[in-house]
Amino acid sequence: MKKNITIIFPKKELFDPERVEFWDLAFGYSSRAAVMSGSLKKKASGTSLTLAILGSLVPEEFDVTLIDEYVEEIDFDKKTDLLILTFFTTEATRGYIIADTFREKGIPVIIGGYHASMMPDEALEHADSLALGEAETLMATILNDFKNGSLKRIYRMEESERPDLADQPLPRWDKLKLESYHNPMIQTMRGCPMRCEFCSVSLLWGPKYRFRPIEKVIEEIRSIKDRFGETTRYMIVDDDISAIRSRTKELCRALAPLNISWMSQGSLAMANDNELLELLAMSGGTRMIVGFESITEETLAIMEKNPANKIAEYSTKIKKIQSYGLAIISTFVLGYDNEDVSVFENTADFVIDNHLGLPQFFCVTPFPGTVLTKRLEREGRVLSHDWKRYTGTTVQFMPEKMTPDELQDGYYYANQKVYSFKNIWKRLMGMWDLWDTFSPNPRNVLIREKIDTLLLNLSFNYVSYKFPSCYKPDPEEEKDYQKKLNNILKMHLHERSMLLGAPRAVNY
Ligand code: B12
Ligand code: SF4
Repeated sequence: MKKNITIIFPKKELFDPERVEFWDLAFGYSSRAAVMSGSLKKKASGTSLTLAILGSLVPEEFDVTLIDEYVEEIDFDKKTDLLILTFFTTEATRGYIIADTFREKGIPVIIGGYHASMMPDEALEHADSLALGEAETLMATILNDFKNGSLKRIYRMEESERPDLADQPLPRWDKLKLESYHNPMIQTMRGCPMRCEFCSVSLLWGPKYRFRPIEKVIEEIRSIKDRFGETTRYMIVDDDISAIRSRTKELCRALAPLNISWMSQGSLAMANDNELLELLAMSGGTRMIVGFESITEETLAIMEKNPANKIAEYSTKIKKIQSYGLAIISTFVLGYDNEDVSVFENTADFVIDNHLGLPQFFCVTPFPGTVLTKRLEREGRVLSHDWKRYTGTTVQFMPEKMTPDELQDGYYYANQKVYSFKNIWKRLMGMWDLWDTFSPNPRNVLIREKIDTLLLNLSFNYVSYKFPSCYKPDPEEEKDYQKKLNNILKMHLHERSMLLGAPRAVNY
């Protein structure tokens, strides 16, 4: 009989059952928005790419079971011969509980992934074996040793052993409960040559860009397209989709005929290339996560942020990108060393004045292994290793020019200010005005995107105002703007029903 290998991605534990987080609501879909968007049966925002990739590396001689605890419960009594656990830092607390439970039953446990790679000593206390590096390089050896009963304590990938992504098998999407997710996740490249102080990406993926062949990416999307409906938005998890523009253009040309919607992450450099922006929009690109991080040069310098971030150019570049019908998911890190409490109001006002469609704030967080964390540790400023609190929404270090409570309240303030109904109105009207005037996309695509950005903003309002009250908008004004937003939503939903089925205007 075949041996069974179970691979689990644990669900982050709640540190306060009363607290609502953006991520716990599957990327902010409050029940209200979920009803409207028909997404109630979805349990998580993104399919676990990690699980699907790890599953694809298990040879046929084994049975493989993939469990994403975000969408299904673990049956601790089900028989398995080997447990593989993978998690990011936020899920580590839960990951260790699962590991200990399986080991008590005598089942060998292997741990890999971001967190274990950064905290190997800690992870080894809960594992029989530890995998440090990319699975494409390590899995074959590990499973061979398992088969021969000779698992080693540590499997480490050397820098020279980084896998060639052309050899990657298709992820095992068939082994996941795809109907439980909003967005399928796809990866087309790995690596980042930048060294932003707070970021973990290049530590794991290395400093060089490595690309998957475009035809493989397209093959993968085709293999899951039928399983997701029309409303699906693919999340391309690449850390900078605009890194090598000629390759991105080629990717967009290949994506266009698939008639899908997608989002990804990129730098402001994309605003320097009109052809790229047009191709992003016309191939179904709808949202771009852009790391602004800060609105002061001094902070960007401390962070060693990507040189594409030039504050003097922020406003024109935002306008340019959003005018192509893209909504920017703008991320800002709050509480850096030279920042005092004025950062919260200044950053929120910048977001509102520049009509950023989907802003996100994070408290500076000392994720293990980063240059930032090493510096804060040297200075004795890391306050806790309670991993379940490492969500970017709570304060885990001692800021320099404010107290931890001031940073926590400032985080709430910034969210509540930008997601008040009045400021949602101001931001969205500004962004949509650009879409209506300049976007190359047809009306039906714009209406769909307007509905989606509005629903998401309403969800973020819901989550933000569950936090302790730190910004107090005028209640009467809020009622008026809430009504105006609801009317706009109804109007767009009506228009969408009239336009439903209209095709995309252009295929590249
Ligand atoms: C998609 C994504 C998300 C999705 C997660 C969806 C999901 N369930 O997978 C969403 C949007 C929900 C999300 C949210 C957050 N994220 Co995020 N996210 C990413 C992103 C862009 C891609 C992750 C991914 O799928 N990678 C591809 C998979 C295949 O990689 P992998 O898991 O590392 O697995 C590989 C190796 O690690 C190894 N491996 C893994 N396990 C094992 C096991 C064995 C046995 C072996 C041999 C090998 C092995 O092999 C795999 C293939 O090569 C990464 C950045 C990046 N480029 O990776 C950030 C990243 C993971 N996120 C990060 C963070 C901080 C967050 C947030 C806290 C928000 C924030 N920015 O502050 C929240 C927290 C969510 C929560 N649970 O509360 C950090 C994590 C740092 C850390 N130490 O944990 C990252 C690295 C980004 C960064 N800039 O630093 N995120
Ligand atoms: S924040 Fe972005 S640009 Fe900076 S190191 Fe991380 S992935 Fe690279």
